[in-house]
Amino acid sequence: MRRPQERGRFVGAMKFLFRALVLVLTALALAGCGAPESVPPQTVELEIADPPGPTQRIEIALGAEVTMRITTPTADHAHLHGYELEATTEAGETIEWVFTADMAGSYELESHATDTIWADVVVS
Ligand SMILES: [Cu+2]
Repeated sequence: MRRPQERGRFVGAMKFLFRALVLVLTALALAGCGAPESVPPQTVELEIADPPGPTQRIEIALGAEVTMRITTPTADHAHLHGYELEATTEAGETIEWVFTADMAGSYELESHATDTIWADVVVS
């Protein structure tokens, strides 16, 4: 038979172990349910020609952290449909968007100055 003092220590130790287990399980659940960390980040560099060439196809992995840089030969207004990213550009200037590709689909990257579709951005 354990003495009351020992039993108190035993119960205290079990409470500590239980709390530690809860912490570990919570950490595992958070790690498992977070953003898919296996998707590597992607950088896209687009240098628009004057006049612009044919529509490009840009493939992006779903879940990737994307850095998209666009350089336009003339002042323009770039718009990535769906993700609703817009920016005004100056001639020869590079704009940069950083976003998470969290919506699958095909999205037009468009010039609002010339209505040219520079690229179809395909997220899958
Ligand atoms: Cu547009």
